[in-house]
Amino acid sequence: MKTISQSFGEPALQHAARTHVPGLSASASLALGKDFLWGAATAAFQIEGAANEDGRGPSIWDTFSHTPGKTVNGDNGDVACDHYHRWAGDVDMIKDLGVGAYRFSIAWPRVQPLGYGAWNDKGLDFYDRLVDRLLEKGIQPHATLYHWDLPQGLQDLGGWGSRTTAHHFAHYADVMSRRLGDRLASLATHNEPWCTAVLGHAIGKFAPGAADPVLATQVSHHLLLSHGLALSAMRASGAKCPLGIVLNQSSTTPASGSAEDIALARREYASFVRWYMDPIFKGSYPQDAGLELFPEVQTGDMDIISAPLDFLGVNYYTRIWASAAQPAVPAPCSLGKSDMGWEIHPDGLRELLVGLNAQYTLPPIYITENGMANADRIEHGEIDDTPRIDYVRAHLEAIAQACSAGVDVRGYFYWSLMDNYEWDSGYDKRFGLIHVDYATQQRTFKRSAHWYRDVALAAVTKTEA
Ligand code: IFM
Repeated sequence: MKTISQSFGEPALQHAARTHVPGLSASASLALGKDFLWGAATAAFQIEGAANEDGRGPSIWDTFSHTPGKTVNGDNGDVACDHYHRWAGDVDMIKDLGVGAYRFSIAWPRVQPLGYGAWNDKGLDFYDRLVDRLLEKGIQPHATLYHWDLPQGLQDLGGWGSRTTAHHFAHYADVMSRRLGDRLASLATHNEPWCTAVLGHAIGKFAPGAADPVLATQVSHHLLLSHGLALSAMRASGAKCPLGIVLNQSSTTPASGSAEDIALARREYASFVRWYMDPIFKGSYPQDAGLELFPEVQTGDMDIISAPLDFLGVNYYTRIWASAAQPAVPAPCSLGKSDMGWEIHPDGLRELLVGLNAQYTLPPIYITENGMANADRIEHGEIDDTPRIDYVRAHLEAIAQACSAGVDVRGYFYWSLMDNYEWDSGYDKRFGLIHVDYATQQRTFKRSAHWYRDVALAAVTKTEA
C-alpha cells in the first residue's frame, strides 16, 4: 500500500543553485545562511503506540490517559501513529520531506520498563535501528531523553517529587548516551520542564495529574537537578555528541503601560522563562517570580545545574499577554489564533531571542519546536493548510531578523512531522505537516509539507547572493 500521497504534486525540485530560498524574503534567506539546519520533530508517546509490546513498561501518560475524564474523547497513546511498527516508512517519509534533521524522543519505559533496574533489549534495539536508518538516509538524528513519559514504576516511588528520580534519570541518560551518542547529532535531557512541573503537578492538566503548586516548585528543581546530574554523568563517560536542554519560552507583553500590567509581565517572564534559564545559565533562581515558597535546594545543586551546555533548544508557539485588569484585557490577536486558541504572534519569537541573547551568555540555539494546530480537512485527497504555511513563513522571518541582530540560531524543527497525540487534547488537534488518518494510518502530505520541502531543499542548495 502506498502510504505517502504527495497530493499537491509539485514537480521535483531542481537542485540548481539559487540566490535565495523561494518562500522566504531574500533577506531572511540570507540571514539563515546555507548551513542552517531544517528539521521536523516528534515525541515518543505522541507517535509510537505499541504501548504494551516488546517489554515496554507503562508510563504516567498511559495511566493518566486511561483515567476517565482526563483527555478529550478519552484518547490515549496505545496506537497513536503506530510509528513503532511503521518507523522505516516514516523515515522514508522524512527523507521525502527534504529535511536534513529529525528530532525524536526516547521512551524511557520502553528501554527501562520501571525506570530503574532491568533494561529492555528490544526497546534499545528499536532506537538503534531508527538512528541507523536516519543516518543511512542522510538525516541527522536529534534525540531527547525525556518528553514527559516517566515510567509509572518511578511515579509509584514518588516520581519527580522525589530527589531519587533525578539520580535514576542521570543513570538512564548515561546508558542512552553510551548506546547512541556516537551516532546522534545532539542529545537533549528534557523537553519543556515547565510543562512537567506546572501542567503536571500544579494544575493537574497533564500526567501525573497533581494539583499542588508547592510540589510543582520542588518538581521543577528536581527536573533541573536531573538535567545537571545527567550532563555530568554523560560528560564523565565521554559523551560523543553535543548535549543540551529544550525549554518552552515566550516573550511577555504588558497589556498596557500601567505599573500593574508591567509588574505582571515581569513576573510571568520570571516564572515561565527565567525560572529555568537563570539556574542553567546563572546558577540561581530568580527572586521575582512571584513564588511564596522556594524549592529545597541542597549545597552544590546550583553548580550541578549550571554546568555548560553545547546548545539550547527553544520551543516557541505564542507570546504571554499580561493583563492585570479584571476582567483581563484580551490580546489583540491581529494575526488570528491557532486551533489551540493560541495567539499567532511571530514577532514575539524575534523579541524573545534578542532578549535572551542580551540577558545570558548562550551556546548556539536551535528552534526545536514551532508550529500550529489547524483544523485541517482532506478534500479530494488534498489538505490545503495555507494558514500553517503563513505561520511558518512568518516565524522563519522572525528568526532571520533575530539572526541579523546577532543571535546565533543554527536550525529550525517544525512541530510536528505528522499529526499525533496532542496530550490532553487527544487526536483532536492536528499540528502535522503530514496528515494522519488514524483509522487507516495513511500519511498524506499537506500543502505545508510541500512548501516546507521546497524551502528546506532550496536552502541547502542555494548559493549566497
Ligand atoms: O505537542 C506538544 C509537544 O509535545 C511539546 N510542545 C508543544 C507541542 C504542542 O502543544
